[in-house]
Amino acid sequence: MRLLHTSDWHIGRQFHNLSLLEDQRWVLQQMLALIAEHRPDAVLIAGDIYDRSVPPAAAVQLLDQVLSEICNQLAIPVIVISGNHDSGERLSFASQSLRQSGLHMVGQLEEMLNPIPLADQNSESGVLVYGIPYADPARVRDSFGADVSSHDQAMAYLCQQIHQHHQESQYAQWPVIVLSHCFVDGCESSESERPLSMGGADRVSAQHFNDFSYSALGHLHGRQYRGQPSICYSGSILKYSFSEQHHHKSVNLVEIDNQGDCQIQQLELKPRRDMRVLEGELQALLAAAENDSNREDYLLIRLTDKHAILDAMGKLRSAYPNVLHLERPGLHTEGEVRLQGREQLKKGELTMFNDFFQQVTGDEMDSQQCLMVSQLLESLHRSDDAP
Ligand SMILES: [Mn+2]
Repeated sequence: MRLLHTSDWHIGRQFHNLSLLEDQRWVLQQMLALIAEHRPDAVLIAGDIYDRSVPPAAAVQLLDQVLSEICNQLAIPVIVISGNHDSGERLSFASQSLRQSGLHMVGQLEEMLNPIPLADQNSESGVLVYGIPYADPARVRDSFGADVSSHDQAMAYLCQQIHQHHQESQYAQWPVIVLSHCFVDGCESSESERPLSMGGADRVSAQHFNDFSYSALGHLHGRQYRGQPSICYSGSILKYSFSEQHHHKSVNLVEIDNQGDCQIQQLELKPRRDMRVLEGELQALLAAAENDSNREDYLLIRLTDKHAILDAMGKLRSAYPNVLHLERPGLHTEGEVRLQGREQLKKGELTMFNDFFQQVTGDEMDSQQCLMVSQLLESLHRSDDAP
């Protein structure tokens, strides 16, 4: 049995006011090619399909294209759970009818105990797949009347329900696979995940998943596993924050034998544009752009120059068209020095203005001009002091 595990597509996400839809289309096309090449028995998507509970029309359209390609053209079943960014109710629209065509949308907790059997060719063996849609403890209490108050207790309860259901089913001999969207304790987060609850109360123990043959996890955007390699996050399909600049994005290809033992292989995804952080002085960065074949990457630039620069963003964008964010740590240190005293402050402002003047005119201010500006600053500071 061969499964392809992915999660956290976040279709329709904006990043620094820029739509990532074309980047998502690009990487999902690659995934379709990988699915066609490796022909898994099913594709598992562990939540955060969309970025918002009410996704934009173009996002719905892209997901529709991708799913119909997998289910209809490639005739491979797809099992999806909702994540904390999705609306489970909306995702499970028409899910009963869609099951016929191999699309299993598990958005409601009540559907968790309606597992999907994936049989081998002879139908005598296979795996049983349970989707656990994202649910907070209150939801688990409401749906099952369970006495749980934390995410960890809720997950313990749900996993125990699954074990019991499996043992009583006609598939009791088959290995069990689960999909879950949760924060497994001890795993590494990144800046693009929205916390499930405040103050670390969202963590669940990896132990709950110990007895499943494979746990296809979603929510954390870096690929990783905890406890054992089969308790595994595939990671998001793209970098969704600069904190992920060193991540490698991939999908998991999982081979499971009849005993439930897994072999996991990571299949790399290559982005249309990478997300990187560049640090240095303006002139050096502009010069480096000439030999940079990936100048169109999405960039955060940290300028280390200590003086004021006129339209730094405009200058950088002429070399790197997709600079999304600019930081000026060089100016920041100067700012701290300036805080030491009024006189220092005035001097700092004068220096800043001098830099600005130089940028615009190409000349230093003469003594007359310097005097005028200092007098102006002086009077501005006096009026600040006025009650
Ligand atoms: Mn996510």
